[in-house]
Amino acid sequence: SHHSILSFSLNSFSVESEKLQSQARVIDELSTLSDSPAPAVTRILYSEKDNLARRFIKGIMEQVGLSVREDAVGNIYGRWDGSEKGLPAVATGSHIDAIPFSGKYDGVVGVLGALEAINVLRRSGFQPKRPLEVIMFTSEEPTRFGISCLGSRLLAGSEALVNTLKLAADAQNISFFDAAKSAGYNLSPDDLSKMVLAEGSYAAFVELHIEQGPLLEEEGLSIGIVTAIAAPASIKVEFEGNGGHAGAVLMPNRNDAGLAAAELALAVERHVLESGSIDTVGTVGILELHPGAINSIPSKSHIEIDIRDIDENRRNGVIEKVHKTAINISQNRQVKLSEFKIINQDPPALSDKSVIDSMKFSTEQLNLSHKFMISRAYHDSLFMARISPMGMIFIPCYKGYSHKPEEYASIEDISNGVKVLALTLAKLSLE
Ligand code: HGY
Ligand code: MN
Ligand code: MN
Ligand code: MN
Repeated sequence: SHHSILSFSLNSFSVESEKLQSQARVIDELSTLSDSPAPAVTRILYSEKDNLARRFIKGIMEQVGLSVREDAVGNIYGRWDGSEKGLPAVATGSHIDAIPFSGKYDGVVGVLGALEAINVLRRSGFQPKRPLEVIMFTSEEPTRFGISCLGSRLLAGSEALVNTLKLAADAQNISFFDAAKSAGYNLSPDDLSKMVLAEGSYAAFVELHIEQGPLLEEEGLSIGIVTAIAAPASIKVEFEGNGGHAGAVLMPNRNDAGLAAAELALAVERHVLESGSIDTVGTVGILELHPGAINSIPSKSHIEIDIRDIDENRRNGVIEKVHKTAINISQNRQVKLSEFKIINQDPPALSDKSVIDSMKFSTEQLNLSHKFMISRAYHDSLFMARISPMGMIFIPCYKGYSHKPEEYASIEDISNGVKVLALTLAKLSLE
């Protein structure tokens, strides 16, 4: 089948310079749909900017000739029917939601790049056998409701998530269903349960993404072929104390919920470092004190912990230690541990051998340097791997920066990723 792939001219993959400029312009235009001033991007699930960005993506899907549909939570699908339209499609895609004050490439490269890959294939006269489908997942980031990969998790099936969403509310106490309704998605819990896809619904799923790490740039390589995605977990913790007047309550009479949170945050770092592996990481990205007044002893603290590792058991061992320490802190400081809730504790995902081979074939056909590597960031691919053979293509990003406004990927690197994706999709579509 390699010959049939090469039947259409590879040189049509020379994405000409004006095409590259237009790609850069589209990325810039999308980045303006943001709740933070440039160069930062903030685009939260079902917000007004998210809705504008959804419309923007649907418009491009239609421009490149895809037929567009959406599911109950707003995963958006653009489909190019193949000669054998009944066969499971080959899919690609990513997300466009962005955490507060982040960059304009995380996720976006995998959605806009997928649409450009479709363009490249159409321009080259390629005719798909299996349908090709570009998916924009509705919310990969956990920002609004604390749930990462919400859209792809529902496709992979999770009754626990459906039950969580029934009660979920954001920081303004807007329920998940009301937020969805405000974006035009009138759905019921039953609609969520019905989203689960059977294994085999897709022949393959491939995601193009910036590396969000420094290795490709440091080693001067063009393409990363991802072999596995690390196992993420997130935990919400609350402590409660008596609070009180910062001047009048003497130290022996305090049970400071803020210090309990601070001690736990440092314990997360200690327990992660105790794992003995550089692959174990832990972060406390949210630490809130109530009432948050300089002269009021914190009566409540809320912290959120992100712990990951490519070894699931090692990660779970760290979570166990953090839980025990939280209980010890509450006893030693006489504060109440009012919540220790594991939000998600996901296994890692392995890329599929045949998809890896296709990505390697494409990279070599295009004479691009590459390496095999793991993804320390999670992606929608982590969940698509549960229902379909999965693969990911990484491109370098500046100093590995991500989840901050300095995030940057050159248009040349993006176009390399687009070409590898296009050839990979073509090859998988003909299989
Ligand atoms: O946090 C992550 O790994 C992803 O980039 N949201
Ligand atoms: Mn991200
Ligand atoms: Mn991402
Ligand atoms: Mn006072």
